[in-house]
Amino acid sequence: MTQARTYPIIVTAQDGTVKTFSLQIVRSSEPSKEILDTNHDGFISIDDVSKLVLEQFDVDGNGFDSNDVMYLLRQIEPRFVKMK
Ligand SMILES: [Ca+2]
Ligand SMILES: [Ca+2]
Repeated sequence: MTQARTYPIIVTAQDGTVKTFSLQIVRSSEPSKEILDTNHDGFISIDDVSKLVLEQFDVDGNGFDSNDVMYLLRQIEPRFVKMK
């Protein structure tokens, strides 16, 4: 899923002609693992997620909120647990 936002850009030429352009920014709502793995150790751990939450990482481009935190927490990769 992607989200697109359109921003108008109004340019006035030297002769006074005004033209309006629109700039569309499309952002993926699914950040790559490379972005989420902040210390590049190959795993998304609670340390990576803590850092992203402290930086108020906005996953889906609508501002940082609890949905971003929930998304980030769900990305924590399961750890191998050795049972004896
Ligand atoms: Ca990591
Ligand atoms: Ca958000």
